[in-house]
Amino acid sequence: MPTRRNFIQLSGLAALSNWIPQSGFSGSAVKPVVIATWDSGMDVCKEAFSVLAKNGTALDAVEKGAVFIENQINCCVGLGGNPDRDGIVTLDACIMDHLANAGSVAGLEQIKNPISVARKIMETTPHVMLVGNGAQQFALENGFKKETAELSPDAQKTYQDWLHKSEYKPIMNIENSKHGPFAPYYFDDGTPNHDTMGLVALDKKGNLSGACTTSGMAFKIHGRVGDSPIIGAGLYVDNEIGAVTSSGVGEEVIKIVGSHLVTEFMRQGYSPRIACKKAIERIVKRDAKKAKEIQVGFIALNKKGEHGSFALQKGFQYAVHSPKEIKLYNTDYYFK
Ligand code: SD4
Repeated sequence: MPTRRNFIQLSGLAALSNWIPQSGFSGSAVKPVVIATWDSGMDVCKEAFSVLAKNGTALDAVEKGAVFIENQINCCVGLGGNPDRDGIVTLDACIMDHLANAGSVAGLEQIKNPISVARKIMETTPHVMLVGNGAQQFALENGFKKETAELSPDAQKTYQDWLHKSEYKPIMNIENSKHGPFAPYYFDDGTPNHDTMGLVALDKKGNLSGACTTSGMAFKIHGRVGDSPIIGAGLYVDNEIGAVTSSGVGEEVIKIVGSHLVTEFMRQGYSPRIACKKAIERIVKRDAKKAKEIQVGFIALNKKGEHGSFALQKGFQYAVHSPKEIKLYNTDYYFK
């Protein structure tokens, strides 16, 4: 029979059950493991895991996963993605390794693999981020090929539909009830209205890396940059603690420096899921009215190979690939 004193201790422990001391972790982790945003993350994780399974580095794995999806011309990431409101596809991407090296591009046009350009910047220049024409010039100087500026057939159709109203209303990733309660997020014509692939991985050596790549918010103002290429916002890796990436309305993620914030919550001892939840709550606290109308989701992986996620709205998903599981998770969410 518990005494009052140890009952308080026990219930205190229950309340702290999401709290796990993380720093200095040296136990046996689930590894290798890779997690990625959205349902398309399943294929991306498979690609990335093929590197990890052969003792490859987390950095090579996340780049391979990102390149895979950038190369899908019918996908909403990379050159096949939706254009800005002027009909131009501009790509944002970033990558970060276990030594906290980082590379990033924003507003990059006509280059197929922005993630590899970001890696090249990280590995061969003293800089972190190149944008616009400068990023393109750097890519061309480094052997990347200039692709056509034509939109993919899917993007062309979605853009033409959008032009009818030309409504600049960047509400994204909200479930469209026309497609049923369990459908992910789609435009009225059935194409997905999410445009970002974020993935983070832990390799067999226990090193973490991450990548994030996007065509950005569909029909954005030309020149707009979201969270995805911003280190600390759309992606963050701290090899002592964990790695985090995000998807959704980038402006709200930038304002709370989301992925870094989630990492810091993990440093404080919170599980990946609760760390993501606390960052989502921060978005709500900042502007609850806005938060109600948009989607943001975080995914996080800690040094032990534990993963978790939390979103503002229903419908966010993330994929996991490890020796223990190959699974698509429906993310828990704030506005129920
Ligand atoms: C952005 N976060 O550009 C990206 C968009 C996104 O699914 O995640 N789309 O703000």
